[in-house]
Amino acid sequence: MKRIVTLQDISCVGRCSITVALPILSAMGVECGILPTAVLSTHTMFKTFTVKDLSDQIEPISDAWEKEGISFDGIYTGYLASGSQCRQVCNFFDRFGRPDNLILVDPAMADNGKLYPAFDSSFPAEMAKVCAKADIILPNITEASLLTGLPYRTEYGPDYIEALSEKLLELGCKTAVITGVSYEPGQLGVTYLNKDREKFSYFTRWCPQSYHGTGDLYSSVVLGGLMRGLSLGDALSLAADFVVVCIEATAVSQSARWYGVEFESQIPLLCRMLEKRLKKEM
Ligand code: PXL
Repeated sequence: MKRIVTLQDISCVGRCSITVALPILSAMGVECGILPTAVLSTHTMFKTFTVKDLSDQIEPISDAWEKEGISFDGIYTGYLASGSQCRQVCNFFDRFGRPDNLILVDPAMADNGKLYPAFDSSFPAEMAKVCAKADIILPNITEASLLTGLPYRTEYGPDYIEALSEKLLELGCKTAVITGVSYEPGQLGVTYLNKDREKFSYFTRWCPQSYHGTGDLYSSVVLGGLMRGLSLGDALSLAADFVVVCIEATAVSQSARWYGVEFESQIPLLCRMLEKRLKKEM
């Protein structure tokens, strides 16, 4: 069984970061170690929340793992609490990255044209350094524009997405995925461009609802798929199809707004969707 480690926060309530990554990766048959970077009462979209930064734990935990000879097939980062934590994560990649393991970075920091409330304008440059060391990055369009300095657009065509992808590759990552891409009303999808100039895109139906933590669900399913041996294209399409199903399950409840995406009821389906794609790739 593959073992990964995810470095992100524990938001105790609200279905994001580690409380999504752990159950999803476990369900997909991947051992999921965690390095919690902070503990919050909820994610930061609630009006009141507490934060306990755990930056001072990253190094001693890493030292102990190194002494024990612990290694990982994948390293997965999501929401990071500060610029200095980004630098610690780069250091973690240098210690635990190997030619044959996969570094996947979800630069979770912004959406709908805006940085999340906890960050100031100096943060994207620090996150860009984390992206530089990644095999695969998965920004949305807002994050891609903040990482590259290209303007944020709500109306665009493939040329804009390609320009963003090219600039993302210039940061140093091997593959730049962009999520939340839409060229036509009623469609939403994902694209990638890699260093070998290979291109990919996949679209699903667009859902009118948007929930916090959707990106975390998306990235966790992608990594689970990759660790189980899917191609990147199949992992991205699996994650897109699964997120749509979860959003539709969540939309049934009116009070769901801040509690993330209801994925729990859909886990048996995720396992079936994964098995189906694995059979196709055999
Ligand atoms: O879903 C990303 C995320 C993760 N963790 C925390 C957040 C957010 C988004 O706002 O606040 C603490």
